[in-house]
Amino acid sequence: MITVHHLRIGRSIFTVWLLEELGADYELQVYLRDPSTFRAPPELKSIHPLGKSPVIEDNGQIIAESGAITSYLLEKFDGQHVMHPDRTDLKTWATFTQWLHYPEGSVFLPLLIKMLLLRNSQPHAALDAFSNAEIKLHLDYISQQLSDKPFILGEHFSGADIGITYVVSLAKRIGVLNDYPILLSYLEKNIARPAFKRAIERAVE
Ligand SMILES: N[C@@H](CCC(=O)N[C@@H](CS)C(=O)NCC(=O)O)C(=O)O
Repeated sequence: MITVHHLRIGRSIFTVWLLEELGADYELQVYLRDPSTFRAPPELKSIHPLGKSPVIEDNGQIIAESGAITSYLLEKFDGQHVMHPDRTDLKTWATFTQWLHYPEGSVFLPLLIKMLLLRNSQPHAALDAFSNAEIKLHLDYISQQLSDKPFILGEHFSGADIGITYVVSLAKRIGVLNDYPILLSYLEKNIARPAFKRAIERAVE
């Protein structure tokens, strides 16, 4: 059975969502952030040296990093390739892998910078200019990709939509999604999925 080390509030809810989509058995170990620093509690460091979430445990193996966890869970539970392409179709698999790693690899950092600037009363012109330009670049790109298809790989929901939904939801949370109707409806559609609702109920997000 998979154990998910779930930090509230944060991106591990997206791992829980994936497990619900896959219909996998799992248990949750819930951690709360320090209310003053908003950081993870020290107990998470006894699970993985980085002390971050998500981390999953399966048969004694510890796996960190959302993208790697998504790959692992798809390999383990999506043998029919409903939510991820088969590697034998290398071209489609490469596109999938790009979308799988893009949210954490490129989109998250400018969103984080913007979020920290919004929390801080001191302005920082250079960081503000950098994060605004990068956020626009990425949101334009994702929006353009979704302009002619309902999901990031095409007609069907896939494992790559999990991470993309995460960064789009973060963009909404920090108030930079208003000019992106395509992304707003993509987000609405995905969080209305029964598996997402079950994840929220179970993780009490
Ligand atoms: N790149 C990692 C990032 C993990 C991460 O930073 N998680 C945040 C929660 S959303 C965290 O644990 N923050 C608490 C802390 O750093 O103290 C991933 O994709 O899983």
